[in-house]
Amino acid sequence: PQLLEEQERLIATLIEAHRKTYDASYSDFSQFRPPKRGDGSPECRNATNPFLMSLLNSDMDELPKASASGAEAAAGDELSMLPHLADLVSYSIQKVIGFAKMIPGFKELCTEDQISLLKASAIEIIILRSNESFTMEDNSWTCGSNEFKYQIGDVMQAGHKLELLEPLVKFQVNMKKLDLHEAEHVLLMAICLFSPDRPGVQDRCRVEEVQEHLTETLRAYIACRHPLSCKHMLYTKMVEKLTELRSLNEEHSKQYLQISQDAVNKEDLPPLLLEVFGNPTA
Ligand code: DZT
Repeated sequence: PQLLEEQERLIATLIEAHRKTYDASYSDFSQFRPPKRGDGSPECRNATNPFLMSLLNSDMDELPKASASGAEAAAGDELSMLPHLADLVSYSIQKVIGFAKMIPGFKELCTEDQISLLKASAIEIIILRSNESFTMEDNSWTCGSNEFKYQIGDVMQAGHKLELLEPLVKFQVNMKKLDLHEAEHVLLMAICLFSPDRPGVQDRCRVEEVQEHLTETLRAYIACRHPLSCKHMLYTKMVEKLTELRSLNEEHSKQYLQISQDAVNKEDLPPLLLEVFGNPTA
């Protein structure tokens, strides 16, 4: 197969949409609530025994008031990265929405279906787009300075667990190894968004039509643009990534529910995040 003029235009539109919504200088990150990383202090390492810690480290022989140090400090410490991560993800959702609106066919869907697609795929598209900042050098998402270099431990300090983080990092490494062209990267995000089997989608046929058009364009692109030596099975491997994203999505949902219930400071979670991933107190 060869690329039709119309498919060329679609790819150009998607690349432009992505460039307009992904700032590779990460200059907005300083506007998020700042990252708070455990400093490795004894209080921090012993965050599970705050009362014992404070009694052993002082001349007091009484338990401190609960609010002064104790449980709250420990719980606060465990979720110390949550405000920064929540702001990063809320910001990224806004960018994903901007990207979606520029994909031919999205605006033509009814608002309900637009919402269903975005709610279901937001975390998957964030996982995909974050591959751009991921580096195999040290398995981190490097978004500029050290302050915005994120490792597994940082996401754990936001309340997430290895059941998500281990497969998430593996996914990032395997994505990196596919060494996708920008055209393939943006097509994969668009294909992920236009999944007709998401909960609540009414007009499945319209969504499926757009998705098939996108996958046909991806197949044609790989067939005629990707070097012969590396295109072997590339389309199949990309489709497999969509399956892995579903299972990461499912594990994220579980852990998010736990975090949103544990969060003492409800302000930690911005309103957009609560709308997209759910608000357990609503
Ligand atoms: C503070 C550590 C940040 C690490 C970010 C890595 C990353 O459940 C919640 C809503 C509270 C949080 C969901 C996030 C779970 C873990 C996760 C992290 C899932 C998917 C991606 C990531 C993404 C890194 C970036 C992006 C969000 C991109 O949009 C921009 C840039 O590439 C950084």
